Amino acid sequence: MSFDNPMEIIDLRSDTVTQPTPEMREAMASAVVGDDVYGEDPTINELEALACRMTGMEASVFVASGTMGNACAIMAHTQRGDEVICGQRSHVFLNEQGGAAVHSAVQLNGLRENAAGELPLDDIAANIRTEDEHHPISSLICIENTHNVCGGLLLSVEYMQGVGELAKRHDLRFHVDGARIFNAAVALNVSAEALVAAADSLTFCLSKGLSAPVGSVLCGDVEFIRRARRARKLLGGGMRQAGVLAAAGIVALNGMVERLSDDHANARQLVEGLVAIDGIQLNPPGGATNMVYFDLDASIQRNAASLYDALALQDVLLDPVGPRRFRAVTHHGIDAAMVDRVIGAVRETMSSG
Ligand code: TLP
Repeated sequence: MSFDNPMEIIDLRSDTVTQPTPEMREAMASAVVGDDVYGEDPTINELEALACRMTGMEASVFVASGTMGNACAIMAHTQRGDEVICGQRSHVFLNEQGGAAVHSAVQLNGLRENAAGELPLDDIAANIRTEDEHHPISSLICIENTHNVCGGLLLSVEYMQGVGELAKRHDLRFHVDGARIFNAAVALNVSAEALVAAADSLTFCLSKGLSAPVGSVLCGDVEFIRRARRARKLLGGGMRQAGVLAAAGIVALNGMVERLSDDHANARQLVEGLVAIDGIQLNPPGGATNMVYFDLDASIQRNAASLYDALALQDVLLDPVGPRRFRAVTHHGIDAAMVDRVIGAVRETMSSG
């Protein structure tokens, strides 16, 4: 057994399964720590300063997870009863247990994403409430980049700029769920800073493709982060000597960003292999970043559960996201040879009925 791949399995369920690197483990073991609720953990302070430099934001706060980052952002940006515009397939809308309603008492207005994973600017504009005593107050737009459920799709600098301008015109705030913002930046060959320049806040995850074991960073201006820190404390997220975790995050930001392009190349290789297998429909066509989504077409007897089981017996794990739909996510624990093994296993299993 190795630390890198304890089970020796090819696990494409998510990039959240990544193991910390040896360098991260060393940094964690030797991290200088303090009580972060007092602002006295030097390693967390260093991580937060680094996050600001890499995103161009004024201030930041280390949080336990992407979900907590989004929750703190929504709490800090909104008032009880406000309305938040987001995507119907966004993490905030689908995968946070309605946390925005629970923690912030706001209502989500989930708009349909287009094929590019964007909320068309006209739709956003049409959904901003006008002054009317009957209506909630629109106060926040949340955009996910990369967009996970839409296929790991990239939203361009121009689009992000457009959302920012629209938000400003209507006096709304603009939050980016950038759990995988560095995947987007690397794939677009732009800085994360350029991608979020028009946003008021950003959450990004250290624990996905960047391979740190725990944590996300929420970034914004000084006053916003002051409110977000209060929200974090309310949620029970004041983590004390969490510099042991932030230490891995620093290694992640310094050393794991550029290599995300390897994950994207492996995803493209997976797409090329899968596209040639009868009965598999890539949807969307795939390969934008580190995610591949595919459906089993109607001619195929197998469903996702039976294909999942058959592949698991061969130590290949995919993420069944619907009765006939899968997600496969490439990450630091996956190399090109593993991708070839996955393609071979899927091809054989599909052809054996
Ligand atoms: N996504 C997870 C699952 O929750 C679906 C995954 O395996 O992809 N924003 C986005 C866009 C995400 O994809 C995720 C996690 C989060 C936020 C939440 O991050 P965590 O898991 O750290 O709370």
